Amino acid sequence: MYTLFYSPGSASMVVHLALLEIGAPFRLEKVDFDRDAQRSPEYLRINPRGQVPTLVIDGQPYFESAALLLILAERHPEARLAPPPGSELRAAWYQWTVFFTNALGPVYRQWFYPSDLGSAEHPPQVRDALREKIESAWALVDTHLQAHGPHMLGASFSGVDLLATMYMRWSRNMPRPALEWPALRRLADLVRARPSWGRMCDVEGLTEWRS
Ligand SMILES: N[C@@H](CCC(=O)N[C@@H](CS)C(=O)NCC(=O)O)C(=O)O
Repeated sequence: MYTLFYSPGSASMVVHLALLEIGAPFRLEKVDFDRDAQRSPEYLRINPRGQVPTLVIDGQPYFESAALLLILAERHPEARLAPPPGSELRAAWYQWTVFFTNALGPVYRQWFYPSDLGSAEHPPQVRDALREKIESAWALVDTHLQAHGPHMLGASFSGVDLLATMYMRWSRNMPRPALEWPALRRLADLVRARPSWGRMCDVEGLTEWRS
């Protein structure tokens, strides 16, 4: 049995989507950011970073969204969130999963949380530098998809498409939203057409960027 500690539209989204794709039973626990519940002593006991997601697996809590995707894919091979171990596509799957969580995750974090760097708002040059990093990552992914899409691994959907689409959604109010790149939009449309996406939006109460 799984319990996912989540906040709507946040980094927990990819784990929520993966659980829906798998069809395994799970329970959702909303972490109320308005009340700073992520920093409560009870929550810090299961996630010392004070962030979502946390996924409790058979009583044991784990954090980091991409790691949770890897864990779920491994525990449920029948859901085909990852290609078979040892295959060429599996190598590409690791590469892109780590790329998103490494090249985009921390930059988005800095974009949305200037307080991590000790300020209420970034100075314009920092904002521009972060925006450029995010846009160059999207340009790279778009080039890859133009040549090898429509999914991150080609013809077939995999869990890394969920991760990509979560990160794309976060750009929706940025100066250059990811959907402006044609191959990114095609991937987002494919993922947003999946039943898991609609269900996740319904449950998390998300109305923007549904389809
Ligand atoms: N690297 C982490 C980042 C998690 C993260 O930054 N979560 C945000 C929501 S997207 C959060 O919990 N924010 C609340 C806070 O930091 O107070 C992951 O991918 O799981």
